[in-house]
Amino acid sequence: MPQTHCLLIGAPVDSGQHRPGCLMGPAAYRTAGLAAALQALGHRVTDLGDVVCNPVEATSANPAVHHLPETLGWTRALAEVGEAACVQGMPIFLGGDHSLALGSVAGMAAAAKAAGRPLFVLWLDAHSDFHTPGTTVSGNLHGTPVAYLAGRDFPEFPPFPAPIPPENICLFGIRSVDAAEHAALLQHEIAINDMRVLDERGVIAPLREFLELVEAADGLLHVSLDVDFLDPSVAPAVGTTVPGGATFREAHLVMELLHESRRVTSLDLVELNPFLDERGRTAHLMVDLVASLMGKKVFDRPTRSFRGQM
Ligand code: NNH
Ligand code: MN
Ligand code: MN
Ligand code: MN
Repeated sequence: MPQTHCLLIGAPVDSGQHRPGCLMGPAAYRTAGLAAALQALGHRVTDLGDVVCNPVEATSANPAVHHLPETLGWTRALAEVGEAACVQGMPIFLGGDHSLALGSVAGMAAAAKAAGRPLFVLWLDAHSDFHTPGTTVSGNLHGTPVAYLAGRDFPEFPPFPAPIPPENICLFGIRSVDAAEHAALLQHEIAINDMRVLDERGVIAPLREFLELVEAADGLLHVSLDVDFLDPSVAPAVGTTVPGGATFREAHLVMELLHESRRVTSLDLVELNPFLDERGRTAHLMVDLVASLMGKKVFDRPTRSFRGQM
């Protein structure tokens, strides 16, 4: 199995929502043994430590938006660190709330543009995160990164380096969409695999459809994994639980299929709030999911796919 150089990037971001605790995420992933789990699979791991945020003075026309200077600071810092890390291997962003993806995906988009490759994004989340700073009602900027990477209107932010075409974006597992997001999503050709679709079709067919697009375009693939993609019964350590999420095995199966695709080039782990965890079980599950994504199998058969020879 080819070895990957995994670059762990601590992103203790807490400014994208109101409930304190996500800033402890990077420490929880380290405590839960993320580096050792990757090394046990034969991968090389470099921990780049935690990124530091220098706030950028700014205000939003929408008075609900809060902590904009911090979020702008994180966006800039994570884009820079992420873009540089791409050259060395696979960046894994240890969040931090989901506003960190404003920066992580911007960095990946800049790197993809420089490499002349198309970037695809798989968004594993209960939420569509398709607000702009102008439409958010909560003012929580963790609800905005998909709109930013799709090139929607973000006057407060640096222009997104290379907006991602809607057909290169796949939302997966969603079950909570605000009215303004719903209206905007109808204007974009983004694949929306909400829980209704996954109930009917399972996770395999819709995910393979998207992975085939990535393969056909020889694309890079960024995966953004929000803890609330999972059902709260297996992953309680998140501020925005929504019932009816992915089961333990559905989540692992998604990761196993992603591994088989050999397409994933960068990863966000977001919204873990260790303060809300039960004896580290959510942190451990997230580490186990990363292990599945990086090649850990239930049983190591000589062929890589249950579909047949690859
Ligand atoms: N849509 C809501 C908002 O913008 C909730 C977003 N919360 C998330 N997103 N956890 O993943 O406030
Ligand atoms: Mn606050
Ligand atoms: Mn999210
Ligand atoms: Mn979410």
